[in-house]
Amino acid sequence: MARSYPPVSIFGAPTDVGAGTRGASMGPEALRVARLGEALAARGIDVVDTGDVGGPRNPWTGPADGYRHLDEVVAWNRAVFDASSAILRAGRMPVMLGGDHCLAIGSIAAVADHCRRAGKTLRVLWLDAHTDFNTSAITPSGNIHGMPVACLCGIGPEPLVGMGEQVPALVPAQIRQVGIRSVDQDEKRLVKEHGLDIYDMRYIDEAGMKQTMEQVLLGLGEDSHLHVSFDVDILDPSIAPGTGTPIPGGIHYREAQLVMEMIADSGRMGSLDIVEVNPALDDRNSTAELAVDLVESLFGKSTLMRD
Ligand code: HAR
Ligand code: MN
Ligand code: MN
Ligand code: MN
Repeated sequence: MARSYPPVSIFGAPTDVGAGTRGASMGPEALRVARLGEALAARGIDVVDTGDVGGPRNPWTGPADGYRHLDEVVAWNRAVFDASSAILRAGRMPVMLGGDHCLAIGSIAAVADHCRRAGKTLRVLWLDAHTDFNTSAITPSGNIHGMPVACLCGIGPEPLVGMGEQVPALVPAQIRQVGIRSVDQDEKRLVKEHGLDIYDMRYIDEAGMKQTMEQVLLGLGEDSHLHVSFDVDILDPSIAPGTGTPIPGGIHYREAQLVMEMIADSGRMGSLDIVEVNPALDDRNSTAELAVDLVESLFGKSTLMRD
């Protein structure tokens, strides 16, 4: 039986204020040019594109007290939080087009509040080369896209930690990270201290993607809301060059398809971020096109009818 999906509202957050390389601000348009909305509509999904949220320009200044552009990051995340909250209240599924990954603070804080209101159990799948668990004290860069998971877990500056009503928005036990292969020296200690559930590339090499995803999706039930935060740098740079912090040794096309297909089969996805697409670094929009192809699988596209 084909799965039916709730209605979807896409919105863009065109900024790179949290990143160390400019260009992710063009991500939303690149995904639209790659026909994301049309691809979902062609699957029979009720989809609307509500346009972009706004925020301050990127001042491109150095770190202050361990953060680059903190005020701007807060402003953009408030806009994302408000847009995501409105979409969830309307009974629709928010699909946030970044933008860099700092924006997941706003999107996931909104989802956490929604889940509390709705009596749902939230689980977050963090698909990424990076754990994004830095703090101002240990960050090598000051770039806040390296900090969203820590902020969501209550470790970070007050305006980012306290984005929603539920503070912290998450506890580490709710998070599964997949594809990890770049963790800074002090960040390694912190993720261990906080017990993050990390499926790094070595785990994936040894166990295979099928067993990895079975673990990641274990225990989801009727009342589960799955938030998927898809940082395209989880993909190997040879197939996804259009991203600001490419790390060799990432997952390849078939593994990525299996990740998405198994999430689709769980039937629990309730919200999605697509972040870190950087058209300035891309090869003729191929990374945005690949992201759209994978998102089609996330929404149930498969070669054969499977049941
Ligand atoms: N860990 C590095 C830092 O904190 C790089 C973080 C890069 N993050 C992203 N999102 N691209 O995952 O500066
Ligand atoms: Mn990330
Ligand atoms: Mn990343
Ligand atoms: Mn396709």
